[in-house]
Amino acid sequence: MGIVRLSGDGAIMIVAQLFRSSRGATLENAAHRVRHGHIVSPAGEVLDEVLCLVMPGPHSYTREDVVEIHGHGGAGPLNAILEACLGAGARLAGPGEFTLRAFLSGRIDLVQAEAVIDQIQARTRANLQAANAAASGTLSRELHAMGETLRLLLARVEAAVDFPEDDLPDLIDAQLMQDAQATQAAMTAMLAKSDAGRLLREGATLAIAGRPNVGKSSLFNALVRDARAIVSSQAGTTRDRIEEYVTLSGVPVKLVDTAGVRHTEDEVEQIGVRIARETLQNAQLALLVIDASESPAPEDEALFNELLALEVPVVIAANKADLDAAPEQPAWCTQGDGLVSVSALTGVGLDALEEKLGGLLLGGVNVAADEALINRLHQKDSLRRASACLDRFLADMTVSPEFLAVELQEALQALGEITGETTPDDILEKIFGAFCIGK
Ligand SMILES: Nc1nc2c(ncn2[C@@H]2O[C@H](COP(=O)(O)OP(=O)(O)OP(=O)(O)O)[C@@H](O)[C@H]2O)c(=O)[nH]1
Ligand SMILES: [Mg+2]
Repeated sequence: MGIVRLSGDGAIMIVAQLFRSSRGATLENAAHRVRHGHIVSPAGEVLDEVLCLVMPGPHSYTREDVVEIHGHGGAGPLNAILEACLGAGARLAGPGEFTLRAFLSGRIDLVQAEAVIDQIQARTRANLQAANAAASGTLSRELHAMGETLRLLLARVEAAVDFPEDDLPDLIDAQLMQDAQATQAAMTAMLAKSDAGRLLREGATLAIAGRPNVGKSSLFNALVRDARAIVSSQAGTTRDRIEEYVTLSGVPVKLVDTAGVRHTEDEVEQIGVRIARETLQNAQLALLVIDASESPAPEDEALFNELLALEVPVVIAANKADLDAAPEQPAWCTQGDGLVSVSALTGVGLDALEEKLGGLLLGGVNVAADEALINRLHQKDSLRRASACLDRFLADMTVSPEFLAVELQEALQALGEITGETTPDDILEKIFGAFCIGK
């Protein structure tokens, strides 16, 4: 099935020209009903058998008149319907234009519009739950409440400007003061989770590294639950970079298996080792695999130090836990971001490893499954500015009220950039430009 959707003043009239109802009914009086019929070209050619859905404004996605033509789908019939609509006076929508119109008509705010992008692009169930929550307005309501408190404070400050004989602290009652502090705490909490929010949305790259034959590919296969990479007892099996997507604590993660790092004369293996190093440089997290059944090898420590120098967080997987363990763990192992004993062969320790990796990716922040978080840099930047202004305001209310008013105005301006009330046009353009056509 495919849908051609029209929005705007002429939408119903345009489709009415092309629609021939199977029961002789018209579209004009079909509000929120489904009409069956055909789309017919002006020359009388039947283009497709369709269902038409009429949603007069303001009870529609854009608050304008919206008509949807549900056709059989496929490029041929859909293009024919589209061309007929264009011929009858419609024009093609720009990327995100439907959502832009919903935003401009005030049906949704900018946070919700951006959540629509997230809904479309969600890669994990956790992504979708968070996007659904944000799209339903959870986050918007929180930001709105913050703005309300700032506005009330501003009104008092402005009163203090007009009546300089009253001290500002006396003008702010206990309840409002409490709300101001709660807002400050809420902003701090929201900021603390913003990096986790961004990571959940954007995903991360996790590179598996280690000496040859320690079981990197075996572990990779175990984590992706598929025999994706070749495993063999021969050292130097993997040469290419092998990628698969997994979900760790809700984060979409690109897992990359790499060639075992060692000095080698083999030309192809050398290329593999170089690719492995490049992969590690660009990863957000490294999983260093060592063979726990062997005595510590100096190459393990050398690679560990390489990773530390790259400033990538490193989790160590002490693999082959099913075999007799070496008498001692190398001392440097404790300097990483955790060591988990696993067996790629039996699956022992895999859950703990996944939990460790997921927790580390989210920076130790606990995120509820359906928690709507700010998850974009521009949101974080604006919220940080708003929060800094409020901090300064609360830190010293004895300074001149004119000065305090400026802090609150700036905080409101910054909050408004997140919700869309004061967002500059170029940013809006960028945001809606990220949509696909037709959304
Ligand atoms: N007993 C045991 N053997 C394992 C385990 N994991 C891997 N192996 C064996 O170790 C050997 C090497 O495994 P690979 O997964 O190919 O190791 P690798 O690190 O990818 O090796 P290269 O690609 O050559 O760098 C194979 O014979 C595996 O069957 C494990 O947990 N326990
Ligand atoms: Mg391998």
